[in-house]
Amino acid sequence: MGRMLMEARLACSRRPRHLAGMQTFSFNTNRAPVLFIADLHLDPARPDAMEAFLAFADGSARRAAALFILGDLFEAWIGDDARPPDEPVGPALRALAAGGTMVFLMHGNRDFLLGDDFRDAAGATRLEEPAIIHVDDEPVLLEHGDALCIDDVAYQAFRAQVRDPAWQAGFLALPIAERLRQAQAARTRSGEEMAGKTEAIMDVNPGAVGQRLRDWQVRRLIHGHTHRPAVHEFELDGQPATRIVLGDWFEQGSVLRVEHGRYALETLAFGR
Ligand code: LP5
Ligand code: MN
Repeated sequence: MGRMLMEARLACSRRPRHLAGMQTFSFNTNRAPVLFIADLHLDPARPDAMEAFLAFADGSARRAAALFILGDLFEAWIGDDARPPDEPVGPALRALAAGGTMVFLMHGNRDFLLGDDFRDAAGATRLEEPAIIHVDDEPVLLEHGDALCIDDVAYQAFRAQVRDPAWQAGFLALPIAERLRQAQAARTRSGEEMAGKTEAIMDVNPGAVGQRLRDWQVRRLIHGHTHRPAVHEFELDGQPATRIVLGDWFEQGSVLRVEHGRYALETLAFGR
């Protein structure tokens, strides 16, 4: 833990100008693996996913230097004050962090209202989007993935509204029952609209991906959101580039493990 923080500071002091003011963390995967997950959509209505996550957090994740949660840990989050007192995810992450695995939390389109209270309870570090980390000395860009779906114009308008701090303050000031009602209405409406959207519209836009990599001067991107787990190798401006898409936790778990410099997308069977 102390070693990693020191490495993070070293990385800061050598930080290129385009990363000025940005938090960076560095990992050497020959020492310990680094794990990435997203789109767990945890919800009491899906106990198999919850069970698999709790087993993972208390099992293989404990050997990792860090666990990066790249959004949509929860199916829907309407404010830290609406968290049920018996919510098990925060304590599970806290136990993992206490054992020496750094836990990083990024917002997704379902849980962008996760706040400091939950993060502190989980012993987690906030990860702004997009984030750059260094894995085996390579800069790697992390984001949830929804911002890259620029062809989904209706979604991007919704996103702009709900990511506005003034809108969020107004929403969080509503009674919990009203927030629940609105979140449910948004999910229903979203489901109806998605039924009329093509697969292509709901995927990332390749031009947006290329531009993102150029803007941040990286050649590797890890994201979730589209629920289409894959490793895409392509060429960008004459150089090899990689986009790794994390899978959801609907039928099974999905974990990207980086160990000894190798990236492996693994599945995690439910009910074991
Ligand atoms: O996550 P996923 O894959 O299911 O869907 C997304 C897009 N949908 C969303 C909407 C969320 O599911 C809503 C739930 C948020 C929970 C927390 C909320 C607290 C605030 C609630 C605010 C009102 O993100 C979907 C994309 C798809 O991914 C693929 O990228 O297409 O986007 C949409 O479908 C958006 C619609 O096109 C337009 C917006 C509909 C919502 C309108 C709000 C109605 C509110 C009524 C309040 C009285
Ligand atoms: Mn998502």
